[in-house]
Amino acid sequence: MLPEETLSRAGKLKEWLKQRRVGAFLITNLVNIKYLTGFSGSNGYLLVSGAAGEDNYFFTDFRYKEQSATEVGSCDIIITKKDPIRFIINFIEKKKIKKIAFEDTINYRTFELFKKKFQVKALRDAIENIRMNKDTVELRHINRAALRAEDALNDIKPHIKKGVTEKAISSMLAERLTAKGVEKIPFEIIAASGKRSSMPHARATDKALEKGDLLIIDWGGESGGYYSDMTRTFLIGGGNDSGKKKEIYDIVLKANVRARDSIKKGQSASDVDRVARAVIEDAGYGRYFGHSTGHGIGMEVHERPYISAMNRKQKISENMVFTIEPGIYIPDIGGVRIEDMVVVTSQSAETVTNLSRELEIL
Ligand SMILES: [Mn+2]
Repeated sequence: MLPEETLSRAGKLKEWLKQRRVGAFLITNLVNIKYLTGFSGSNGYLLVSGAAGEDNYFFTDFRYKEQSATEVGSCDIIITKKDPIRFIINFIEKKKIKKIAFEDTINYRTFELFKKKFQVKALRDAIENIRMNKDTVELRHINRAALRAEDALNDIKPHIKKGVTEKAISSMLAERLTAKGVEKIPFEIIAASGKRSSMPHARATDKALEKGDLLIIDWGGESGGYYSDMTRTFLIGGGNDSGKKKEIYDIVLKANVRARDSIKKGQSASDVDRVARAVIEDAGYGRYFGHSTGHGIGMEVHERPYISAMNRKQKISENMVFTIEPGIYIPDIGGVRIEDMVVVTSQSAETVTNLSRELEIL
């Protein structure tokens, strides 16, 4: 990660804290710490001051002394001794800080220790909200993560046919993702076929693909710590009675296309959900679409903004990246999901994922 980006991110946070009159903010979530400092280790704490001219402090232990010196560009690095929490409490007391803010996801033990010494305040989603709008470096990684995922699927597609098991598909795909440069496979690859495809998050099993099966593959790539997430549904050829399956495929595809086409900055996240849901409801399948339309993605596979009916207050803004993934899941028949990623632009949204969405019969 470039120090330039992390510097401007920490600057945004400082401004946010200043506006809310928060003097000191202790960040414990490691994803947020990585976002703000570049630190990729497993133990770190970041103290950001909302006061002008006051430094930010990064705390870690001896194991990360060298690593933090190369990765962390934007603050003073302090190596803690023994119990890091007690060490940090001492440090803050010496700075004469009386009030301290936390992320509301802080662990209870840490919270208790701080509560004994300071006035405490919990902040919700302070950094998660800044993370929603991606910068150029992040967008570059996200695009590359998506490309790697698409290349990997293209590599294995010739092998997807009757008789191959779901597990074989997921392990071939994992192997290809690694070959494309993916260092961390973002989530367990879903390969669900036949009746099993009606479970939106089915795990891959030893079930072999059969004639006429719908096959849902949901997988993601990675680049520079940023993830992609997409889903395609295929039909295994040779079955009779595929009319219903093709019908629901077309409806889901229409919901996917309409929702992506409808995106405009300034609207609510719930408006995007409504467009996808309306297509499925109007076709009479509303009760078979039981999850929300999408989710933000970046350093985490699921992050803000959530594209759901409940999220009316969340406005869509430029450089947000999220998925559009309508689906229809009918018990005993199977399911269809078509998931793409979009990045919001000044006018509309560009689709990040580009694999064909036409129904392919394999
Ligand atoms: Mn997803």
